[in-house]
Amino acid sequence: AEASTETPTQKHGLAAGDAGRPASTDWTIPQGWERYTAADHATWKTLFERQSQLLPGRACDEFVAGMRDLPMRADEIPNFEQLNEVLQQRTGWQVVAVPGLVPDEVFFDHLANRRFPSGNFIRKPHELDYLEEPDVFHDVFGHVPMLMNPAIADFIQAYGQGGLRAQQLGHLTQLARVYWYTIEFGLLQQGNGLRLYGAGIASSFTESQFCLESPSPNRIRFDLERVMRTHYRIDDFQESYFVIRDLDELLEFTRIDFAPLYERTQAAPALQPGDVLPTEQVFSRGSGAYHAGKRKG
Ligand code: HBI
Ligand code: FE
Repeated sequence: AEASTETPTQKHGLAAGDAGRPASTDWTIPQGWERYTAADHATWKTLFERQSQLLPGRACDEFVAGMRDLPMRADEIPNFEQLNEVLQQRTGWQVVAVPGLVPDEVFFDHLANRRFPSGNFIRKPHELDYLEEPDVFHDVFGHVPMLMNPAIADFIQAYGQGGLRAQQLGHLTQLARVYWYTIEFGLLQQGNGLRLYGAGIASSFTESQFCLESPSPNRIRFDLERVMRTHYRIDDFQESYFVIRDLDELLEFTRIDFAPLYERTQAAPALQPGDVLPTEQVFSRGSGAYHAGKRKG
């Protein structure tokens, strides 16, 4: 979420120091795979099975290929060591366990070094569709298949490097929007249709359908500076999704200097989540019905 610095609470009873503080300065803890209960594995299975049914035809080919090549299955929460054997070989990334949200600079430092912080805990059965902190299902099912792709691998590393710089320049809000509308909620063009690649939608039962099939949201051609000006929703479905041409488009953003973009997008008017500009390419203009209904109560 935008500028999250809240202190994670201890979910899994592992290796924390006093008062829930992490035992290590990089906030990593052991995954503690052997401590998952049968109920934890059953929650994973429920989530994995219903999501696996939804993703063919909705997730992009790269997501499906990443999933296919990883040691991930319905029966049990994946073991990070086993994931890392494959992931490290493929793109040089590894998954490290953390207790939940970590401070921005800790998160960025991990990404800049090709380590993806994953919550080690799994949500409780009453939280299947919504939770406040990323758990092992969101982080591993949603993010890790895409980390098998070389373009995403480089883009997320560059986001980590850029995040540290954006923080120093006081422009993290604008950079975080890029991550949000790509890595978390991004769509891409595939064949003659749209597919999802964002982890926030790939790991969500309801939003993986909403983002592609609902007449409510806008689906708009991705434009970097446009997105850097656009507020996002952290507690509900997005009002707009942004569509890239293909994953290689993200590589262009690893090569450019963001400093002038920060200045320009700071000076330009901010955009609300549902705004559509007269000049932009729109794949579908949303009815807005979903969020309008909510506002009426
Ligand atoms: N920590 N574990 C974890 N996962 C995240 O996605 C995360 C985080 N800390 C900060 C953060 N995301 C964002 O606020 C940054 O991308 C700005
Ligand atoms: Fe995420």
